[in-house]
Amino acid sequence: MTVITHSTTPFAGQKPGTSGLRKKVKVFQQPGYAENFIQAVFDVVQAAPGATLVIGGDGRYHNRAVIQQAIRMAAANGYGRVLVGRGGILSTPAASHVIRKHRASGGLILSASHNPGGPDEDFGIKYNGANGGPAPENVTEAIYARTLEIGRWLAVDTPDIDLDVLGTVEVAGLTVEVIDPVADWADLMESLFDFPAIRAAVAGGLSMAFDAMHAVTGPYAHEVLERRLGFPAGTVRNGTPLEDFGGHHPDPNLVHAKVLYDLMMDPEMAPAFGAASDGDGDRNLIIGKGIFITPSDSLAMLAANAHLAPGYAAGLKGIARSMPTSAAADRVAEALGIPGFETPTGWKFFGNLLDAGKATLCGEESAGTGSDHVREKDGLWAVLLWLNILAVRGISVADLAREHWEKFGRNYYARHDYEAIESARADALMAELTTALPTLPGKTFGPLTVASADSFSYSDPVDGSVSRNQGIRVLFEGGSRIVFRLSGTGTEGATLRVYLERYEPAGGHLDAGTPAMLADLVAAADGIAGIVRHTGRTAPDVVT
Ligand code: VG1
Ligand code: CO
Repeated sequence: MTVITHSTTPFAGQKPGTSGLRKKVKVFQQPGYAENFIQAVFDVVQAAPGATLVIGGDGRYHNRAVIQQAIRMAAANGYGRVLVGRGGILSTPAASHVIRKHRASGGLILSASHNPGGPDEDFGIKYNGANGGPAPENVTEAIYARTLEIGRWLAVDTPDIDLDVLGTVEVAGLTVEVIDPVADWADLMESLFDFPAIRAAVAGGLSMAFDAMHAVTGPYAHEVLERRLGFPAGTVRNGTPLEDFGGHHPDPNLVHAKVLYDLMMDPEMAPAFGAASDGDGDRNLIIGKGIFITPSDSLAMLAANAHLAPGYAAGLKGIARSMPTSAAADRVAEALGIPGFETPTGWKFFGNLLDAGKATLCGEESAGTGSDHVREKDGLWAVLLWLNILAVRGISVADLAREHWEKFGRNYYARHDYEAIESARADALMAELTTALPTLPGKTFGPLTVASADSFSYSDPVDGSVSRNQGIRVLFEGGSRIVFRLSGTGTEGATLRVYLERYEPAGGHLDAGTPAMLADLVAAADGIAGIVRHTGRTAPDVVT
């Protein structure tokens, strides 16, 4: 085997604390760019000689080119075995499972998640460790530092392999197995959920629409929903992964999955259940006939009913939610007598809780829900847990939601995103807000009085590590809340996220419209942070 040492100049790679390296495809196409990052990963993680590496992505433009190069680099860096999904496909949760099941030392997941794809759009790479989860902060910081000093990358000089044929090939002494990207994950789902009950409900008329958004979940949804559960062909829409996702944002929210939303709001045409997932398959959108379920509510409702699925029949050890996610899940944890955890945004913070057996279900307001079955959020897993619950209980989504709110109260919730703001303006807004924090308690904004305000800091209950500046929390008397934070996943300028939450106790207004219920909070958000003044924007770009 001849290893070729390519010399390279350092570049600022992944910002520490973000989920992988996300940039425009054009940036990734610069000579040595992806290679720099991959080599920095290999240099930092120092896998044992002969170790197994998992490689796969969401099928977006540039996926195959980077996979071929990553295989040549894995061979040169001493890996013994690579498992790669056929066609270069592996959803993020499936990659997490393959890493765990096949005892790999880690994996490279190629995706920019819900960001658009194509020659002029986004690409991304992230590294997951042996537990199947996103690399923790100390590792991503070390990788970042390495990208700033790296001077060479290693590869063998071998031709591309055929990614479309299952089987094993040798690449300069490295064993490369092209695996079925769906089978392992689909078997795992069948072990967790009551497939016979769902099949019976489908035979009895339970209908659904699943929008794969031309992204990675198409093959997974076809296999599980249509082949294994018996939903009719056509249940999965946009089920063929495309390099540009058909020109759309594969982001399962009410803006980008509007076609599905409109279908679900049509009293004549709507099936009983609607769902969608994102580019890399880790997010989920849940819509019942005539009713959208916020991701925060979905986490709470799933937690309250999870024992109905065989994989969770023994009960939950704990429920974890990211800080901006609504407190709905906390009320369920309290009722179940189990711990509730509040972590910073990003799935990596759930990893320690899951590994330590402290939490079973986790969720984020950004449409991520998952459990200890893998170490990533899992879009179709959430869809299947919903189906399991609906099938066993024989209840509609609307009735289940109603029942939940009547018991626990309702957390009205919305997130307002201001996208592609000039970074300097966004930083100025956050800096001014941070300085003003001590002056806020006692101030009033319309009918709202600030009870407390702080910058969220998390100390990990497992390893004691502390993560500071994870978002600004402003709590009002009566339990309403506004959270301000800057996105860590954008590729253009800065995105300001404003999270609005109002709690209405059981017996209160459970059927009101969300915009009306949150209007005072929207006004208060501008009063507190000066959004219009700093950004020049009078309305958010996306409301979810
Ligand atoms: C966003 C979401 C966050 C999620 C992250 C990765 O981050 O808000 O909840 O964990 O995306 O999701 P940010 O920093 O832009 O707010 V995914 O599906 O892009 O891996
Ligand atoms: Co995603």
